[in-house]
Amino acid sequence: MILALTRAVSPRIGECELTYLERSAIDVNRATAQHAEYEQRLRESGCVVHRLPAAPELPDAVFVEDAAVVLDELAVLTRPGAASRRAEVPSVAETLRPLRPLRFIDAPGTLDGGDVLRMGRDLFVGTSGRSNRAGIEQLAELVGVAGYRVHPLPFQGCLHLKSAVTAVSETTLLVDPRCVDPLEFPAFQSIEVHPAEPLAANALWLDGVVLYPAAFPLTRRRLERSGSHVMAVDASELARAEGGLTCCSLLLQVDEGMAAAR
Ligand code: CIR
Repeated sequence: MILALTRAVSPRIGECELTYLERSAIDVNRATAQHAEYEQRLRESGCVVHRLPAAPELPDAVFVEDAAVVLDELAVLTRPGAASRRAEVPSVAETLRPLRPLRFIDAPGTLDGGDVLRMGRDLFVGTSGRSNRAGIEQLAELVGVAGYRVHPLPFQGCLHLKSAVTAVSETTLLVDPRCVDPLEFPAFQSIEVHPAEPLAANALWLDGVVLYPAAFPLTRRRLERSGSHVMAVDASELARAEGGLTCCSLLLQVDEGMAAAR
């Protein structure tokens, strides 16, 4: 079964890191309600949801994806590119410790999980303001022993690689061509976001279902036309913090006993 690790929205989310977005007021109650709806959609999609310890003092703690890259064989704890986010990592490590062998990205390396797109045994890693060459090289070495190939990939105009491209099936990517060239992924089919919907490429694919922001109906239609079963989630308040749907969970395959013990 799939265990989805999440974390409560911090009451300080209004102090989050921002790179490409202008700061706008975030309604914490609304963000919390949207996050609860997101967790409910994960359950409806077959996940067991487990919340990491709350970290109210860390504004971006809800975006748990950035703290780790979890594979079937191991978990790599990151060293986030934003220094304000590094304190998020230890509690994620402690939660993952009984579930996976742990490895760590060390200084001077930096890596955000949001820059790591896994397609089978291939990890595409965005070279971003958050993930540097040393971090990507360390990742390649750590996961190489388990048979994963790392492909560094430049992109532009958005925070993380997974703001620009995500998987919507084992063989299909949802891509924003303004941020990354679909030709970078010759082995995969791609669906482009609707040109009127920038920053619409972050979808969360769970076997059989695509969770997708309600804010992008035109791209949603493209996904549905190509055969995806889409479940819409209103994540507009979390989007003000520059977060998408993949950012709010860490998904890992576990056996039933492990999930029950969480
Ligand atoms: C940040 O700038 O780090 C947060 N405000 C947003 C992180 C979103 N995470 C993600 O895309 N994986």
